[in-house]
Amino acid sequence: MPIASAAASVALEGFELRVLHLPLVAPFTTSFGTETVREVIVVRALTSDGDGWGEIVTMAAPLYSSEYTQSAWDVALRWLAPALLDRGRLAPEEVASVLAPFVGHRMVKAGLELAVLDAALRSEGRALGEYFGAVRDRVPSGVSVGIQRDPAALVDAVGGYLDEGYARIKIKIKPGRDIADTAAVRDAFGAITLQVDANSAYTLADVDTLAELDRFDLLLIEQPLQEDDLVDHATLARRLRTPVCLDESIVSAKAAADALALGAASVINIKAGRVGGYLEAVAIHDLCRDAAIPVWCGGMLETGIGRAANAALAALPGFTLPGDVSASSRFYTRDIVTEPAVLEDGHVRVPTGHGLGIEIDPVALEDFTVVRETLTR
Ligand code: OSB
Ligand code: MG
Repeated sequence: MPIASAAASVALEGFELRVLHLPLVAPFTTSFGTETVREVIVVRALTSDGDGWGEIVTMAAPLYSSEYTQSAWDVALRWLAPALLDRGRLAPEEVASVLAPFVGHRMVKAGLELAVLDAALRSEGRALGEYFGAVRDRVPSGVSVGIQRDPAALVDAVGGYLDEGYARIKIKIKPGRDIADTAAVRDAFGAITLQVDANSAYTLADVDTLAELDRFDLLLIEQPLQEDDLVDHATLARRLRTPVCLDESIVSAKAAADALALGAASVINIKAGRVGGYLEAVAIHDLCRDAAIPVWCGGMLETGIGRAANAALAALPGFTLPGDVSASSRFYTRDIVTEPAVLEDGHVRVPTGHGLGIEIDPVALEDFTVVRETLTR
């Protein structure tokens, strides 16, 4: 289901970029590191028809992907924002083609595109979900649980999220913290919907360990091998009963089509930042739906900006598995929007206001800002 009707064009006047530091409610540990503060870039598109907001989901260090805060900041200000500003008037659907000559830097492209899209839809009085073709007014909410001190602490953490009503649990694993952790959660909570995420921490040499996970009836295993190991993922998938889901490897609709053709994945995690924008994300949704491949919406510890956009994306019909679209309180005690996403009966509501359907809390935005720069035409 491609976008039914294009958004209005906007007359771009500038971009305001900010680096924010948002404290996390608790440290978040994955196979690639521990985060205690979410460093993120917020984009404000300044147009003659009003402002729009976007979020560049890079992290402080290039550990999840090659992008990181300072690379994003540099390429946005030096190359990508100027290329868009040169165009003057443009429609959100043109952002990707204007930025296509610049190789990579997909999270930056996604954040800039979202800000333009928000401005355009706000000016038209249209909601992002409606623009995408949302078929739900709320989406089931899964939670991503970091590696804890030991399996007992993991069981405690998971128990808390289940009490809150989360519809699906994902636990992070890494070599040495896989079988016992998964066993502890399965033993403690029985038939909950459970999946694991390795964030590229294994190689094909670990196939026997990974095959041990088969006995836990997991919904899927996410990104066991490296980003560019598509053939190895296909080999691994043939050796496992647990479905293989790709995250890091899926950097575009083309990469998704290639992964499916190779048999490297039977489920796909769609993250707009990783694939260069929400419109590319919709394209991946569309091709997976045609191929009867289930998809779910991934997360990057988004602020209220990206969290609203993710809820709208996850409301498309092909998102048949719960996503990492949690309540804001999963990561933050204070968000930068006036009405942070909350959990209601295991779901998060799809905003219906114009554009992203959120309002920025200017005091919170200011309080979390550590650097700011504005580029004008
Ligand atoms: O691999 O899905 C991932 C967070 C940062 C980087 C990568 C990942 C994650 C998460 C958290 O798992 C997802 C979220 O709830 O936002
Ligand atoms: Mg992942």
